[in-house]
Amino acid sequence: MNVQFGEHQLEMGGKYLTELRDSNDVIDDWTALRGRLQEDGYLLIRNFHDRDLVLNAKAEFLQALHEMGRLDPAFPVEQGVIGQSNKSAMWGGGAEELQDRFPAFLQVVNSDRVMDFFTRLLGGPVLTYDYKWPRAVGHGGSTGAHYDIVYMGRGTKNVYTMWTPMDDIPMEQGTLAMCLGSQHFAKVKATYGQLDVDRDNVIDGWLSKDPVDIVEKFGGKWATTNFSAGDVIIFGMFMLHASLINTTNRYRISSDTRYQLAAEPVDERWIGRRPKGHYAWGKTPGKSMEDARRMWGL
Ligand SMILES: O=C(O)CCC(=O)C(=O)O
Repeated sequence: MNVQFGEHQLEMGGKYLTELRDSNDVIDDWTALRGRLQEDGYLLIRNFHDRDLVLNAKAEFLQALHEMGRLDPAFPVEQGVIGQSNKSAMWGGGAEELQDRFPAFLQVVNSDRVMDFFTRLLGGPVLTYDYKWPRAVGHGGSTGAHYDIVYMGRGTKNVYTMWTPMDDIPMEQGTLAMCLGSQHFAKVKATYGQLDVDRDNVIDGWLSKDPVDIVEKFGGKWATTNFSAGDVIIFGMFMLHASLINTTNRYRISSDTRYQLAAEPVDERWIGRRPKGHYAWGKTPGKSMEDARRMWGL
């Protein structure tokens, strides 16, 4: 089977792409889970959230897309068929903005299940960034390869992203992919991994839009899978990830949310009732990643 990733049709099981492995076999063994996170750089957990809650959250986003005029009116709202404008949507914001519009979504990503899981995984009380990143990705849309640290590196580096698909999302609808081994790319971590997009204003903050370029230059191998509503993937700040192209006519709805130990320093851009978010990035003409990579010798 081939999938569209960047400009490439990549073969599942070929040189560049393999399947993610899930960690459900060790779900109750915290030592083993920590080991997996360390070893694999991610935890894929099937049926982590209550599926019905996730589907309630999906319905909220579909309703929002409908009200924005983004859905094809020839189909029922529930099908999430992309309308003529084919615009992606990003509802990034803090609790104050999200609570009124997307209460079911917050119920999923702030649930006791999630907070207890991170408390046990990280070994102490945790907090979640108030700012959340739910999105609907249109036809042809995707995200380039990046470390999350470049967007949220002002507190502890031990922050974890949880990516939650809001539906059953097959690969052709644009699933998230991890670059296996990228948590050990020493030179990339020492250069690109020190970037702060608000300080350095590099366009997109993506190391590359080309997954093959990453493997050829730095090594590793990409991994993804078909996701079901309820599944999550959790990973650290120095794990390169990207999403496949959504080649379907339906919106890919998903969110990324963040968790860390409450006792560790927190990046103040993402906390509070109205988090300030990226206050400088993109406000003036940015530098290109190509120039930055040349400067870093990447
Ligand atoms: O959903 C996507 O396309 C990108 C998500 C992402 O970059 C993240 O979860 O950190």
